[in-house]
Amino acid sequence: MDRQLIMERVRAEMPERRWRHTEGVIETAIALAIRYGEDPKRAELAAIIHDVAKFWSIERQGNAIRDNGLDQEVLGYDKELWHAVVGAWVAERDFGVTDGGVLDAIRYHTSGRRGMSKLEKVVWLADYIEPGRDFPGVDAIRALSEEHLEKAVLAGLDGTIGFLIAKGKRIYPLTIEARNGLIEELHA
Ligand code: DGI
Ligand code: FE
Ligand code: FE
Repeated sequence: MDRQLIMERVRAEMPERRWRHTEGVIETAIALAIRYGEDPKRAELAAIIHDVAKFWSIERQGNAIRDNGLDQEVLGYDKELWHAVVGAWVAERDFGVTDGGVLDAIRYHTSGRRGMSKLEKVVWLADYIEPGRDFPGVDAIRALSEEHLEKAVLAGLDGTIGFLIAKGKRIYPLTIEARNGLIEELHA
């Protein structure tokens, strides 16, 4: 499906505020892709679609995961994680995305995972630091994002994990794995 039509379809799935977040992620993902030598078109496509399922009801997200053989493990963790898995499935099934790397960047845009590709890192970080984000520490990570991709993603994961701990929530194992993997990468 053509990019413009995908954008219209995604936009129709969410309130205006969330679409503005998506526009911020698109812009940031393109800039990060150019800075770190990833294909900006692939980053843009993943960014456009990444939150497509965010405003589906939780029931609809859960059914999509159960009925289509998607990652069942995610069902045991925070519901905030589900829309990423569903988003990758929508991208392939409804939008005809065949680039497995783009699908993975959507699928892991919330959790992260060990051994993230450059595209996955770019999209993960763009989602975290897009201009509409406003939380303590985001400016420091924006600055870091101009210096070092892996260090910035690691700092973002530290922030997310700290936030989940402060809220008394469980942490999805892939998020812990993502952090461990980045630390290993940085010390390799
Ligand atoms: O969809 P967005 O709001 O743009 O951002 P996102 O897809 O990164 O979702 C972030 C939320 O997910 C954030 O509030 C933290 C929450 N979350 C819950 N459990 C986990 C988690 N995030 C990660 N990385 N790992 C978890 O286990
Ligand atoms: Fe998301
Ligand atoms: Fe997002």
